[in-house]
Amino acid sequence: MEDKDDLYMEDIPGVKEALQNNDTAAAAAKIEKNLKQQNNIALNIAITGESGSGKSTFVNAFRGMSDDEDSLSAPTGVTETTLEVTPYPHPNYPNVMLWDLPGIGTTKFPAKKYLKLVGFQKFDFFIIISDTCFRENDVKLAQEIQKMKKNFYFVRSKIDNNMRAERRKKDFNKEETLKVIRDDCVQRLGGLGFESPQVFLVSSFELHLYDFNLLHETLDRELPSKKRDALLFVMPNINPEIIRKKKKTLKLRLYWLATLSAAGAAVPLPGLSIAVDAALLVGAVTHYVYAFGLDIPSLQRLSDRTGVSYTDLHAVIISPLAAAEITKELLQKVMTQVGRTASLIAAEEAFRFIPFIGIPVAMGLSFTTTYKVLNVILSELAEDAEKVFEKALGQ
Ligand SMILES: Nc1nc2c(ncn2[C@@H]2O[C@H](COP(=O)(O)OP(=O)(O)OP(=O)(O)O)[C@@H](O)[C@H]2O)c(=O)[nH]1
Ligand SMILES: [Mg+2]
Repeated sequence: MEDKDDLYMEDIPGVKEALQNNDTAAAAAKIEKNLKQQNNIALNIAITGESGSGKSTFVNAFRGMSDDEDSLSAPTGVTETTLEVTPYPHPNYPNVMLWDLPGIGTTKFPAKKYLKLVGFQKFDFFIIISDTCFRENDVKLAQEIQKMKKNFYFVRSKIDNNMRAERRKKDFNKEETLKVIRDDCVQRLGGLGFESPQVFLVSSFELHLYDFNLLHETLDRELPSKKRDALLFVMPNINPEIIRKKKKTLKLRLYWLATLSAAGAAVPLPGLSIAVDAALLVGAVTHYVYAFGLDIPSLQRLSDRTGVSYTDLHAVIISPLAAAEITKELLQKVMTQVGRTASLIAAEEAFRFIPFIGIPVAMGLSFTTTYKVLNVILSELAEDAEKVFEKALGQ
């Protein structure tokens, strides 16, 4: 079930008024500006912790990359490989940057100086990684970050190692084992001056297990609303829920996109009684494909990380827009095909949106058609993403 009331959440100020005054150009300009801004929101995530704690591996995992063979991945290893502050942009959304920072213990700087040197102001939050339930240095750093009024999150890494070791025991209980590790970390941090901290247990080799999802939910709650979507779109598809959240967020933008294409009326699309700005739609659909990780490089990386062959992943895909280069021509072909059948699909939501935003009657038809077509494309891609997830990680 879709949550229909969410439709009214994100109003773009001034659009309604402009439409009521029949000023479609002003309405279009406002929507376009808003959509552009949404796509360009910077998110800077600092990853820090002792040498060897798993920072670079976490950075790679977060970006869906494997640790080897990829010149774009952060170097990992058993020796101290990270000595400077290195930004790693997300491959599909370079406005989201993960910064691999040296562990404070590997530098000779006190926490305060360390934060100045790494340029703490630019970071939206810090992730402090430890494979040993945290030491004094981690705590000193956390306290200093707190003073700077920045958020930080404790991640206890390499949980798969612990699980593997414990699994050999006769009375192994997964939840119990996790609780012991968590309690141990909380107690240790408590002893070092942090009362009831939240600690996330993570394996960078198996992000879909343990607490990585909980970390995302927490960040989602605590980030300013503007930055939430930026984080959501780079989140690896670790469960079907993430895919559904991405779909829901993209769908909210779809209303504005349909309004924009109806107001802009640029390139007529053969076979469809609408005029749409092709570049705008190519941008939007590329965004869908990227967010769901259905572009060829993302699928290849998923294959590398999971060991499931590219061919097997590709075999479950239905949408002609997945694993393809999104061009004007391809989109036009798909839209025309979808457009013929989409007219049969009830678009109750679209009809509810029209009076809400006050779209003039003349624009209404163009709006509903664009809406319906993009909605079908979005739904198909979301379904493909779920199937690819199932194939890659489903048990
Ligand atoms: N089992 C397991 N091993 C991990 C995990 N994360 C990292 N490692 C291993 O731990 C070692 C160190 O990982 P790195 O990511 O290089 O650690 P780092 O914190 O970047 O280290 P420096 O750059 O030296 O500070 C590597 O051999 C990784 O493969 C994990 O989640 N599980
Ligand atoms: Mg490193």
